[in-house]
Amino acid sequence: MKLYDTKLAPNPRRVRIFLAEKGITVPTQEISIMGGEHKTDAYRKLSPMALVPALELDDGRVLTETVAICRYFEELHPAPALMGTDAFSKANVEMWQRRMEMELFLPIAMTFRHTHPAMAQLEEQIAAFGEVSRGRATRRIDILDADLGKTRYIAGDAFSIADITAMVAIDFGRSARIKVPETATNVQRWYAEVSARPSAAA
Ligand SMILES: N[C@@H](CCC(=O)N[C@@H](CS)C(=O)NCC(=O)O)C(=O)O
Repeated sequence: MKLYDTKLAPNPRRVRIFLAEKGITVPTQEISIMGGEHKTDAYRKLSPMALVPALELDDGRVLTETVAICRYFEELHPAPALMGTDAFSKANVEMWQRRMEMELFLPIAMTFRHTHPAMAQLEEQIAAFGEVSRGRATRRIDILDADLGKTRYIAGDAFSIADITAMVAIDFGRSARIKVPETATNVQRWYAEVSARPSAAA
């Protein structure tokens, strides 16, 4: 088994944190996105959309998509559960994971990709879209502050993949000059707790 990883990119980091939480070690191969290694014919055979991460199994089968890769490891190693344990909690974690991915992670990623000069080589940049995305991300952080006034973690009492997605998004926000305001005390409290977990260093 081999995980195709990029140390500085947020999606592969989500997988690394997920694996660290479960105590799983997987051989990895670093793919340099800025060096264009993900656009080679060899890598496109694994990941036709030329995106990282990808997981290649020993029998040659390949999974792409961060959450699908995490799901695979969740099925192989159910404990500690990071995607729920029963019908409701599994659906609830999926709901929050999707919310964090679509409503927080993506607007932050779009802000970065459409406003940061270093991304001009990867993205046909539309600065106005970057700024609209910044507004969306900022508003979602405000709403997240209200969400986290009711629960310890994003999806309730248990740490889950939704926390991983949201924490990685918040960290990635620094590259796009998106910060959690001091007034968002619930997000600050949650972020301090989840980023102190050893897995956050992954
Ligand atoms: N939907 C994919 C997105 C993966 C993705 O966008 N990966 C980025 C790194 S974080 C990438 O490979 N970017 C290369 C590029 O944009 O050319 C997932 O969840 O894994």
